[in-house]
Amino acid sequence: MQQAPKTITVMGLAKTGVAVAQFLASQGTHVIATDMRQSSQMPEAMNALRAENITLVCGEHRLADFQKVDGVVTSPGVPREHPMLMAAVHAGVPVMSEIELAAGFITSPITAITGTNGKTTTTTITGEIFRHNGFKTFVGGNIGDPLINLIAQKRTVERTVVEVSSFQLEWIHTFKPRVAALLNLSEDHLDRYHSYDDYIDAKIRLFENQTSEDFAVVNRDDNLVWERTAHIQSQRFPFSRTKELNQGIFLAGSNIIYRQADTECLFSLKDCPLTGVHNIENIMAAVAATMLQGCRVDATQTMINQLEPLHHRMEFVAERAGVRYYEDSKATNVGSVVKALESFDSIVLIAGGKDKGGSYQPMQAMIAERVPHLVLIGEAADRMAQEFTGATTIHRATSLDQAVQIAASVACAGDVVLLSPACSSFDMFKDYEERAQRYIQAVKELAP
Ligand code: UMA
Ligand code: ADP
Repeated sequence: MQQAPKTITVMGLAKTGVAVAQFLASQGTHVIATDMRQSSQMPEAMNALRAENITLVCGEHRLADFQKVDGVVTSPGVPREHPMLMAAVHAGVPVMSEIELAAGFITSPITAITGTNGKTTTTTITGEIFRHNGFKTFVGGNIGDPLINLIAQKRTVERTVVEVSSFQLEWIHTFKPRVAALLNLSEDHLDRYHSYDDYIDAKIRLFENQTSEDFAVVNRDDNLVWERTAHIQSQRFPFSRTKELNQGIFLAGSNIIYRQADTECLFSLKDCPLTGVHNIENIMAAVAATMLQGCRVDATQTMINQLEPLHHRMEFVAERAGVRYYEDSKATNVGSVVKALESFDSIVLIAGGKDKGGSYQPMQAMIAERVPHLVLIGEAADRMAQEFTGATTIHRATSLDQAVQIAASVACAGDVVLLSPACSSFDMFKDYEERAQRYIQAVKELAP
């Protein structure tokens, strides 16, 4: 007797949902693909999902599609407590994230990288090091290429590197990386989580299926990371900018030293093109993850010397009247701004945007010490002005162009003007890239 095909509901039809629905349909599964948006709002998805075994439900989610199916695959952008997902759980229908689905098919060792900041940079560096060591490597996940594409495109690889967000970890059950890295923890996404603790709990799930054969690359200098990983099953492999370690990877002058069992290797950062203290941490995490999985010192060192900065992350834009302008539009939370401020001595900071609900206090000390002028934009400006009153001279601007002009008028030769907003961009721009382009343009228009 022939078995009836399974029916799976795919919730959310943006990048993740489209890739999942296409993959499942190609496997002979009956897919119910559903999104709250109207079909007219997502013509590309509609085109991509035209198939006999895909039923499209747009502009609504129907309860039965969550209660009377064999499973639900949800998208990262759908809140965890969505009533439809809760209904599925109560009906005993398994709900999973896309990385959970994909990982079930992946045979190469998975390196999974999370943290509040540095995920994309570290994921990219890790992928580059593997490739430079001759390993066929897939790099995907939250970085922009859904993990399921590795399977859907039938790619044969020897290493898989996946950037993982807290959202993607909400619905894992068996996801088990060979090496899992937690770079740092600071407040973020409080518009989605009940509390900071709730957000951290989601992040820590990265380690929950690891065993003693697996590794956890963790930031020894981040007390919260260290405390919250104290009881995980896998072997902790710490990285540190401040402490010598018997087992782990640490900074020693301009070198990093890797120690594992009886092996000790040294890598130089002298010729590394990346700047900023945070990038030392990212490189250490990437080198640890790759050295633990068969990479060689010589090829890894060559790659360190060839790393290229990613766009919109502390990027140098131009020098005008002895003032250097940097663009860090991807700094959408407090933790990333603190690291940016640690990287320069005297800074005119442009910050603000859409408020994500966290506290700005972790920036306070660095602002008082290194930021003589703070120029505020966007919806968060009022709250930031309140929090930083007394710490520095505060200016208000109604546009990013005006903010750049104010910054130019108060900056002295030798200063850095830095756009590092601590907020998302959606109150004034389409996304952080558009915000970056506006800033770059405004800087280029300043008199030389
Ligand atoms: N939707 C519903 N019902 C709802 C809520 C949403 O149908 O109740 C629909 C929306 O209309 C939308 C879809 O669900 O069509 C949600 O899609 P999505 O937001 O998950 O978008 P994707 O394009 O699939 O992108 C996701 C990640 N997005 C988020 O986490 C918000 C991308 O990370 C990721 O690159 C991609 O999967 C591939 O893995 C982006 C991101 O901002 C870059 N991530 C956050 C971050 O880095 O801070 C975590
Ligand atoms: P993510 O993918 O976690 O958002 P990115 O690599 O895209 O991280 O960098 C986002 C922002 O965080 C940028 O402003 C960047 O300069 C900063 N950043 C990068 N690495 C770190 C780190 N290890 N710690 C703190 N901030 C960082």
